[in-house]
Amino acid sequence: MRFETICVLGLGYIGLPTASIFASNGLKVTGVDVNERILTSLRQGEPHIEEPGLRALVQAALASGNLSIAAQPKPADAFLIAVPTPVREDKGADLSAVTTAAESIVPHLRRGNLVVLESTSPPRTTVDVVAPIVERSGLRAGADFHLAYSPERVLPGQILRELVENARVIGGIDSASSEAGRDLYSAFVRGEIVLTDATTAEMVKLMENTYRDISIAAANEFSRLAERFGIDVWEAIAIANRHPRIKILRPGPGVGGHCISVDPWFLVESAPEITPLIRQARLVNDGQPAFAAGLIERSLGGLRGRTIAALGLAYKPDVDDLRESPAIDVARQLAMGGAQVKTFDPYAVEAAVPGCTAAPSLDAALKDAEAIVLLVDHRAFVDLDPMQVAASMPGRVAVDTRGRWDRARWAGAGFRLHVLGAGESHG
Ligand code: SAJ
Repeated sequence: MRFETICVLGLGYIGLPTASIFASNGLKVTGVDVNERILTSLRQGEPHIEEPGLRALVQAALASGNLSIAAQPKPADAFLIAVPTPVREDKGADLSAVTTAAESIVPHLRRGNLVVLESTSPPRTTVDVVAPIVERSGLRAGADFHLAYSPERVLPGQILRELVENARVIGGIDSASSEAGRDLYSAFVRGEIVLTDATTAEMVKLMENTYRDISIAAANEFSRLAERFGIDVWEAIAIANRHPRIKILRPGPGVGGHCISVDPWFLVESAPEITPLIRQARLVNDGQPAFAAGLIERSLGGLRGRTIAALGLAYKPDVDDLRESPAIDVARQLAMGGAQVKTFDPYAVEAAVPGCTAAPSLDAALKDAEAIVLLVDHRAFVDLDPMQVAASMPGRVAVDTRGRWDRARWAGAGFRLHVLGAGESHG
């Protein structure tokens, strides 16, 4: 099948790069979003998200005339749904953006079109939710139009490279739909394209992120055990990982982002009685900010009235994404415990955490600080020179929740460094 025109619904972390890459590969792309503010800034060539290379790609796609930005879809050969599927307060999947996007396609759908859902969704969403909505057009999925699920699996910070190079899973509701999906994505995908059915493709995506969540939960629980038994979890992991079949991940202050901390709930919600492990891993990781805050409290001998410089708010290094960030949770808990917390994140300088002060610079955060706490391992923070830090703050307590700071160097600069998961005799 040949595709000349596509509509991408949702211009967020996935939709915008995907729309731009299709456009730069010669397709005529209409990028659709419901947020007026996003549309306005995109029309001026300014993406609303920070991702290496994205700005230049979007601007080139707009300048070529192949990418246009719109508030409503219009007729096209293919429709891609890449809208958010957040988790509700009760941990159920909020599919309202998916259903709204699917409804908006209905008036424009024509015989022979392809509809692809990319949003991470609970098993059977393509078949049970999207198909019946799009069929309100009077056309039948499979018989009259193609329908597939194709999950995005790219890592924020490396989206543009991974979109092209990663293996791509395409799950059609029938084999003709899978093949139509392959024809579409082969416009830019250089990785292997693997065809399967829609529900398997949905499960693949959820299994990947759930597996990673469980692995990190194990690492986090090991860090608690290490502190209990007075050993250094980082040393223990490094030794264990010399085993040819072991790859333990890194403990930290918790798991954030809009994917790994959310997706496992879609499986728990779909089948709570057979997912105790998945649920428990989520709870372990959600409890890790409190564990990190406890370490900081012990390092300072209490929180009330203490002045803390908290470094980093993003959910992981070198991104500006604050969604579900454990660093924010830790800072909030420190403030609730009575500490005066000054946060600083070079990627989100103005981000405000309840009860904390957003410092405009590292120096402003360090001034008056009794303790410096590494919450996010942004490169610039990992590379800090402890001598310079010592010259900028009065206190000599340092807490590393990411296992990144060189202990000898920090000790050499006069700090008492406490590392998450390093038992007292190693702290
Ligand atoms: N983290 C740890 N220890 C580790 C690794 C990560 O505590 O050893 C924490 C990070 O600090 C962060 C969270 O986990 O808070 C998630 O970060 P991440 O880098 O593991 O993953 P994401 O959420 O940025 O992207 C994931 C990726 N999925 C997998 O690696 C299986 C990505 O490929 C997906 O496309 C993305 O989710 C998504 O959109 O679903």
